[in-house]
Amino acid sequence: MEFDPNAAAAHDSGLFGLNCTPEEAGVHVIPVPFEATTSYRRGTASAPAAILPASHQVELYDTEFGNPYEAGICLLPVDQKLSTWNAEACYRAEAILARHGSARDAESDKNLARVNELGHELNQHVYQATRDVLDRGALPIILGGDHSVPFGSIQACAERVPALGLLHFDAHADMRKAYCGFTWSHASILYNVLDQIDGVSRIAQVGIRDLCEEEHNLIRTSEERVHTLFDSEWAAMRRNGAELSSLIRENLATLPEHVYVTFDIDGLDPTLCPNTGTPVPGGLSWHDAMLWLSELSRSGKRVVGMDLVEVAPKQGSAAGFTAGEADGWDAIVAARLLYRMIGCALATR
Ligand SMILES: [Mn+2]
Repeated sequence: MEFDPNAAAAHDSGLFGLNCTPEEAGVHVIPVPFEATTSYRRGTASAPAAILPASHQVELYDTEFGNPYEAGICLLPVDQKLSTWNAEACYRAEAILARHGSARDAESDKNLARVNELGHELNQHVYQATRDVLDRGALPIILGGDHSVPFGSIQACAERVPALGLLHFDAHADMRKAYCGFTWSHASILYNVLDQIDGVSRIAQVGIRDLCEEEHNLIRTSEERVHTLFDSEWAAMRRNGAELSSLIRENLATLPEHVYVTFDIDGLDPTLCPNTGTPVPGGLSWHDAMLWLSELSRSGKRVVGMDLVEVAPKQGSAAGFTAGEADGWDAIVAARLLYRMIGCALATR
């Protein structure tokens, strides 16, 4: 079908130009614009606001997955308390990050305790929001924000199935314990999942190319709970002309039947996400990522939840952003990736 973005803009302002209520939608996208612990450069809190207009340019017919929009896709409104929490947590976290390496005092201890408390509140909020979507029988998708935000969603999904597998796309292992003292750091999400969510039985990591020795040791000693396909291994396989589809199938086979996909956009080649907070050279090409989603859709697994995090529109371009601007590249890629992820998940359900 021909999709007329002008007509859509005139009549619908919803995600992908759809006019779909939560009651009608089989897919609920939950925006979580929170980025308190982002350590290098900020911007991910603007992602939902930038991805919405960019999504109006996405062709609704998908050559791989057909017409995912027919299931009904809605973007839930941003809960206003998240903006309040984010503003306070960012302010207090910056005071700590600015003193990185210097001795702590009572003031920074107080700030740290409050940032950790707000992170806990956020987890509870995301947990409950995900439960509400699962109770409707719909697919929950968290749209960050930084990579700290989906913890509560993974927890809620893990409670609903006998064993949950995590398919984790990222440049980073995200297994640092309390990075800079922040319990709920964006660099610690996988550490926290391993430590606190027993229902997550296996994790398959893809795109990983930046990690510290402590994280590497954690992977090695995880007794197969974590299976990491390093980006260097992927690149070598591709160079050697290996059958990439079977490599993907081998990796997916390590996961149980029920799968949650956590997708940090920086797992992709940084030319696809130039403004993300902590870009790293290398990474998956667009077609690599599409091949992973395609194989996942045919793997016999069931996708129970997803997130897309660390998308950052170019600084200063979020307000008044319109899709099609040269500045909008990060959001355009994210909107298309989001639609493909939705198509993939629906194909497994
Ligand atoms: Mn990352």
